[in-house]
Amino acid sequence: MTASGPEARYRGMYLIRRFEETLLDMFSQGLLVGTTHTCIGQEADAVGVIGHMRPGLDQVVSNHRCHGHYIAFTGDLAGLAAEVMGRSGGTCSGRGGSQHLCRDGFYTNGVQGSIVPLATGIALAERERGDGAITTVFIGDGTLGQGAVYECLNMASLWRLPLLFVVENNRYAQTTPVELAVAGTVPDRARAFGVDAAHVASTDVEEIHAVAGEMVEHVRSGRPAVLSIDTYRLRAHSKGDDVRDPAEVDARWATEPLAVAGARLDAARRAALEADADRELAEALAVAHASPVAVLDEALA
Ligand SMILES: Cc1ncc(C[n+]2csc(CCOP(=O)(O)OP(=O)(O)O)c2C)c(N)n1
Ligand SMILES: [Mg+2]
Repeated sequence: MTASGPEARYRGMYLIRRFEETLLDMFSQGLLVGTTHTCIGQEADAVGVIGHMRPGLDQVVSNHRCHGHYIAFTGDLAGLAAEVMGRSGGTCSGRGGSQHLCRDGFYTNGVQGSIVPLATGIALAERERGDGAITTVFIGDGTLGQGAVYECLNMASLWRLPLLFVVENNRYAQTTPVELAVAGTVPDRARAFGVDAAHVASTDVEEIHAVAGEMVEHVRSGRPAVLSIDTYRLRAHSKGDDVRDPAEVDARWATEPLAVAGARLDAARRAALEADADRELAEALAVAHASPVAVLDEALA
């Protein structure tokens, strides 16, 4: 996704939203292999932050809720669709599935917290290589309970690693509310290690993009940083597992990222952007559907 500006960011978020809504439909039809976690409601984080990354140079490390990050970084809808369908044309030949993506400087793993040491190692390697690349790692509020996060904040600070930690605080770790799991604040935790931090309490992609830009500049100057974003997932943790008060979820639709960003666009222009994204998605899905089912030998070849 190389285009920039509010229209491109709206289109990028819309594409992620439609992709994941389609995935949920496909899951119901038994077309997906394994499970899937959507970022519906959190698209502004992916688009706002990753808009500052330079594909081909910078590295992005993500978690179980990774589709938005992957699409924002690679634009590879067909590869992701084929991957979650277990098809040979998938990002990892259809053997990794939704949570295990690896392509062109983008890595994910579903083991909570495991990705943080991975990203720290990548950032160290990039610093040693001296090519100016930065690494961004996305974690959720629940992953703040993993001790490895703090070991990595310590190392990143001591070694001045070009590493941006992004915390997407969607208020829940599966069913556990953040109030029961996280004491204090994320920026205070970062600052305890001498790491600069910013906090965005907004689902507005423009606001997130602006603050992320400041933090990315900071990281490019050779210091790690933490960006904490308050967000909300509008669908279940995975698919059927939602124990939140339906009234709480309903209220959050009023401030979901597409509504916020879309309200600023001319209606005809917005419809044109959506139609263009729908066409791109339909073409990608056609490619994925036409791809043969993956076989183990092929993946290992
Ligand atoms: C080490 C480990 N423990 C437990 C799980 C099961 N699990 C998957 S996602 C999740 C909650 C993650 O919460 P959070 O970090 O807030 O991310 P979110 O799902 O809200 O995006 C849990 C407990 C896991 N994947 N890895
Ligand atoms: Mg969470």
